[in-house]
Amino acid sequence: MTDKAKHVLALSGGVGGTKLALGLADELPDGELHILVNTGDDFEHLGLHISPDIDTLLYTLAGLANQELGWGLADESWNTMDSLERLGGETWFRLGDRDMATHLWRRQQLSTGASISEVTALLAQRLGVTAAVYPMSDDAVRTMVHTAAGNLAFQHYFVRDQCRPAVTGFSFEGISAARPNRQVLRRLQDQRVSRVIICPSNPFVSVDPILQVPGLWLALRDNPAPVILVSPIVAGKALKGPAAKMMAELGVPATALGVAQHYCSRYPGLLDCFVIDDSDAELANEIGSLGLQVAISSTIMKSREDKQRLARFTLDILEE
Ligand code: FO1
Repeated sequence: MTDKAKHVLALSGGVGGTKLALGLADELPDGELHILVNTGDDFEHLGLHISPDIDTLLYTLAGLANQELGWGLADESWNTMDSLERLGGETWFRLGDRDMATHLWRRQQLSTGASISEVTALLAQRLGVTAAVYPMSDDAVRTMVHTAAGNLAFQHYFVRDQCRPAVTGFSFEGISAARPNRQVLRRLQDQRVSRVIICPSNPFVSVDPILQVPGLWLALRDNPAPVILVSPIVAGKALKGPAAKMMAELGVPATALGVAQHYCSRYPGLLDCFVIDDSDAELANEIGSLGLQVAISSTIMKSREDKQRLARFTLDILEE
């Protein structure tokens, strides 16, 4: 690995991943953190282009995120939603009055022909975010959740139906034609990345969409930088979101071992190191037998310090 390799590439989606991304942003000097973010949750709604994982990440890095909800903006009001309700409009997907400005602004930017990446970079700049945030692709990819009652668009499954339907599988519409974010590929090719950290996001609906953009996971595997994944499952449950429920419905053990098996079977040779929580230490040998180095730490992130400590831990693993 060349000595100029200084950058850290993090992969993130959803609320869980964003916590570690914030810790990494706190621990790394400006310009060294590059975050590849899932866009499979995106959807067209009320004539707007909604990019939840991008906005959750940017709002969190900007210190503007709604801590209670885990998405949207702090100190929010809901007058637009209330008025829309009176008109009989769709209000199942809650868009706060302040958050609404982001969606109106993004819609206007996209209408000028700007790409998702260009709009995201401009929004990050306007919000004062210094980490580089890269959408996984500028091409449309839409996560579909397969259930016994048919396929659901992600937000219909996650928000409208509150993750109730039992899942049978997932697909990512548009992914075969999607091109990986060019800036990330270039950074990998010119060996500027010192390590890749896959944040504790939902494997199925936050990380798989990123890794399955054609060419991406192989570019990560073939790059000299070690790939470290932090388990999103601790002691048999997801700290936030439906990952454990999905695993149980798919017949996969809802354990850190089940997560490791998921990634090792789909992306052989990708992962170098797997970070598990202290409470899962007894799984270390079985996970190690998959060919992974195992690192054990407290991976539950409640406070800002927890996020910084776990970030520092993942940055220091495999130090030469
Ligand atoms: N999640 C919900 O559970 N209910 C909502 O009403 C909701 C609205 C919303 C608005 C903007 C936004 O950026 C995210 C929003 N989310 C909401 C979260 C969203 O469903 C994300 O896809 C999840 O965070 C999972 O990634």
